[in-house]
Amino acid sequence: MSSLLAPALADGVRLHADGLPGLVETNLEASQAWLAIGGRPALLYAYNNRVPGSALEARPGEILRINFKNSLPEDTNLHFHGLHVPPIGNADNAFLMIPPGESYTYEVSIPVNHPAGTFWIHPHIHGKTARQVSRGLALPLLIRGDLDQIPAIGRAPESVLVLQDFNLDASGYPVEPLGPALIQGREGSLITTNGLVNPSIPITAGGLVRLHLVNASSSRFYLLQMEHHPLIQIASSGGGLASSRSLDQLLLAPGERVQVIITGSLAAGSYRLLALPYAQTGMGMMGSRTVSGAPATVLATLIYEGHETSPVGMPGSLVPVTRLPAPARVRTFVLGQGMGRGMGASMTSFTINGLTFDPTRVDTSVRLGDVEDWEFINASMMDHPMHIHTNPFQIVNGNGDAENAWRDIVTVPASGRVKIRMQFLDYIGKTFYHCHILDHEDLGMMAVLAINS
Ligand SMILES: [Cu+2]
Repeated sequence: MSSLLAPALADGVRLHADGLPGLVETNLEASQAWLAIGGRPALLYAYNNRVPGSALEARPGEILRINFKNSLPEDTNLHFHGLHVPPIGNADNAFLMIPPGESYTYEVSIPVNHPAGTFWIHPHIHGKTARQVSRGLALPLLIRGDLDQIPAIGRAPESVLVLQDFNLDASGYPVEPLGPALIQGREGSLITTNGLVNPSIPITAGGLVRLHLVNASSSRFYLLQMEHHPLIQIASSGGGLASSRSLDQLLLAPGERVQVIITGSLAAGSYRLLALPYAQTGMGMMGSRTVSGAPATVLATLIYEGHETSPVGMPGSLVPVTRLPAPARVRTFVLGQGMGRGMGASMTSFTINGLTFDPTRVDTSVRLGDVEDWEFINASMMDHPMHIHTNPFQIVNGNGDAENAWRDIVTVPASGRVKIRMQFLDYIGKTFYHCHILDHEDLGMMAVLAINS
């Protein structure tokens, strides 16, 4: 069993003079390669020959420059998932397509007030995103800041756990799903954590471990549970929470990230981090997502090693989370499923307000600075984890208040509805909102948002 320690950082170069913004610069190559995954050889897509890619780190106020080379046999690009950065030019611009063999320099300025959190980089090429991500393209990106400055959290040993699933044939070639599997969203039978099956996470009795969990699977939900230990959530996909919350189970949708603290409250032993059986759609089960009788998947194992002489407590309050004011406008978005036109008569499509994705169309225009509520109404029989680029959002509760946490993904349950609130700050330009079951995105469930001055 391999042990996970601190995140392995990519071979980045950090130039930082006092009083000047830092520059984090790294070379990144996407290529197809035979690599070991879950202990067996497989033909994967990789960043710098690693699956998942090695974590990058940057701080608010810094510039992240990535000298990117596409050595894949097809177009690709980079999306800086969850970052509040420009969606245009050579920043988080998912309209870009980098052809095979070409290089491109991405440069993303992290604003000085950007929240600390766990983000990630992945391809965002409409029609190819599910295939490229499911073959391994994922790279964690940690923004360091307020949350890391809380002593108990900043000093805790940490691991970034990237959860990926792979569908491979006996020879290690990726298997492309057909019809029904595309509708459900592809799920692979080989489930890995940082490319390994069941790695170990060391913990000291009386100490803490901080885990950054990244769901880099193209469609799979993970219902997480740590045996005999609560998951103490300190961050959601948009950054730190106002106060920690102790959970028995935590659902991580495709694309979503959380940070949790595990306290070494026991003396010795090993305890499994599990993905409990979970039915993605709940079809025919009246909304129930739990599956009785199915086995849980072991994602990693927490192993006690040694004893902390001065036990560490968890702080109650964490980072300030500003609640957004009442919205200037409320919009509704109906999530649907139908037979696609122009995609082959037998092909299912996924729609937002009745339309499949068209990069030349603007679906929603908003004004910079405005606060809006968006209600997603799910008219389909499948759950859809909806992701909005560029600006984070808060969930609006039943009483009309906004949740005290930032996110960039919210799961809209089959036949259900969810309202979110966001403010369009700092950046104008065209950006995207879409389902993060990436096969749904590729089958049309994506739209263009124009943020105007
Ligand atoms: Cu979906």
